[in-house]
Amino acid sequence: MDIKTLEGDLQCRELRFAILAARFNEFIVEALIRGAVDALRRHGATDKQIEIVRAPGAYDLPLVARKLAQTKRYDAIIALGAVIKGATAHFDYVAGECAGGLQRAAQDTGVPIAFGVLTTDTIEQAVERSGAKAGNKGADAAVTALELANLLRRIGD
Ligand code: INI
Repeated sequence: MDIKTLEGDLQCRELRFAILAARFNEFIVEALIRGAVDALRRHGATDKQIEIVRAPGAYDLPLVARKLAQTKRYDAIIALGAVIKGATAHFDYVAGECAGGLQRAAQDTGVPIAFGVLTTDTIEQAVERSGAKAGNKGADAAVTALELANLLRRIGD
């Protein structure tokens, strides 16, 4: 096929990443952070290319993500958190506002913000997705952020 194709590769080059993590459900989120850092290192990032920023909870991530994106210091942001239904009566508000707010922040600023926020019914499901049998969604989000950062670079201004 002779069709020009634009896509982002998975090389960290000199890209800069912010890992924006909620403190709520810290045990789960720390495992997501480890997964994200490990994935970036495996794709060639040095620790100098990564900054970790902490916010109180998932609901608060969009505000901080937008502020980080506006600084233009980062090529991509990896937003990490865990909203567990069993633990909150306002699950839908926290999870919904988090997802929508992060998407709007990315679209408004042009900086990729990968969604690594677990939204699960139970703590067991969150454990499974943060390094146990269902992989590590922090690592998945980091790889997505990397691909998007490289894709946007290739597309250019
Ligand atoms: N924040 C989370 O990240 N996960 C949750 O499961 C959660 N629960 O259960 O409520 C949660 N709440 C706090 C919220 O994100 C904000 O920090 C708070 O509402 C203040 O803005």
